[in-house]
Amino acid sequence: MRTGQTPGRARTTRRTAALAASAAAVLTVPALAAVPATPAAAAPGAPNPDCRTSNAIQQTMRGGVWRMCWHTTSTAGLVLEDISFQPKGEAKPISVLKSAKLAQIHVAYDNAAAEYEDLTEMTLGDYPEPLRGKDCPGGTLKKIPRVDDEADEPRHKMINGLCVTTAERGFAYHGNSGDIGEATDKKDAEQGQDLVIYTVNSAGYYHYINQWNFSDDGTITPKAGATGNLSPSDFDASDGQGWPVGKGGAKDRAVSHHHNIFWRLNFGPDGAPGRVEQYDTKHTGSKDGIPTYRTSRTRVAKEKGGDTSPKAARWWRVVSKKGKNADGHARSWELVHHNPRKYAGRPFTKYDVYFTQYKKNEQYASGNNDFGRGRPAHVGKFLNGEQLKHPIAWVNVGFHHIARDEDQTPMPVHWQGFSVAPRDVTAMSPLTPDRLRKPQYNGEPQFLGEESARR
Ligand SMILES: [Cu+2]
Repeated sequence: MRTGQTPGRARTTRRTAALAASAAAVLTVPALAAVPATPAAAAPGAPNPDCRTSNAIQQTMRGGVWRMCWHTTSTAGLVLEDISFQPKGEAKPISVLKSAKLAQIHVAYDNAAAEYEDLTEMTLGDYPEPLRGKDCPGGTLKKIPRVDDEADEPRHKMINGLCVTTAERGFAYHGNSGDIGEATDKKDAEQGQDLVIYTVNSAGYYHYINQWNFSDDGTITPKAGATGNLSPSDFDASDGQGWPVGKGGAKDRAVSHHHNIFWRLNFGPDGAPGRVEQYDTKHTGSKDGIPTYRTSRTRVAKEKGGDTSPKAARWWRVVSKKGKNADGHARSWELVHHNPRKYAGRPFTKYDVYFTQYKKNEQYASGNNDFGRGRPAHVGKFLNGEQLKHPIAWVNVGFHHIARDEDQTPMPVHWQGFSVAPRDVTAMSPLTPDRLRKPQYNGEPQFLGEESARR
């Protein structure tokens, strides 16, 4: 996000660069970036990502092994592909996502003075910030391309811009096995861990942390952290209110604005397109004075947008057409998402989640038509009733930023994101201790008594 021009970074330059690279931008910038081109798509069901060593990430955790390939583009920046998780005890990796990336950062000022599309217009992906060792604690820094605007001709130079590390995430669980009938009850408590992958990309005064957490229980959490500095030229309260962030209250009022962030997820559960299901939980009445609720399932067979809130307690999952867990349940991946500050100002922000039929030329939630004639402009236009043979999920999370004194300076990070959680990928949690991986603890607990429990 920026208002006016940032010194040394003319908007026109960035725009031109974006369009020049447009043919390649959708997928990769191999010639300039000196990073390997995206390999051909792996055969359906192929367990291991077919990427070169330098572009592969593999991390063994207590609950399993995460594998994926990565590259960067001028627009979305970091793109993750062929993401698989091999839960502990599984013989082979389980494919989750064919690709995953940011799909837009749309920033609109309340006074209508500025509206930005940071991916497609500002080529956010061209401007990763160099990271130092301490910016990537305990991890490994990888080289990615950055456009050098100071050069006579815009060109890429390689910087340490991608961090791959691990981090504690607090309790994975805490329980007592006596509750499920273990003869000698035992406290089970463990701390969880994440594989954490991120870049920091600048869009003028703002820096965005583009981060992906892969947890040891199989959960994926994409999130974007906005930091940097408030726009120096937007302290005029021209939205009619603003927020006083200087001394007193008469002036220095920062104009409020929205950050609407989209992600694009190309699911490939067990290596093939999945099917989409929607779940709604509704208050149905009461029994003995206590409210009753009922959850229903709807198959989403055609392109559809939907909302998580406030009326419906609604969520979606992408179900594998091929794979089942050891309990015979179809594997699936659930969107854990809500959009509490939804922006109503543009058609592409209408829904919290969109499921659209895969099309190669539908890559950005807005500004999609910047990359070729005839391309639909935004995700709202992608919705035209087609059968969902290969669903793409678009996740929209809004944030209305009303500045505060503490936003100066630099501004503390504000996060927006969601999760993709495993649902029935394995018969029990991949973090379940080995001694509890027994039939009597799977399903309704069987209280067998001490003798039989020892068998
Ligand atoms: Cu902001």
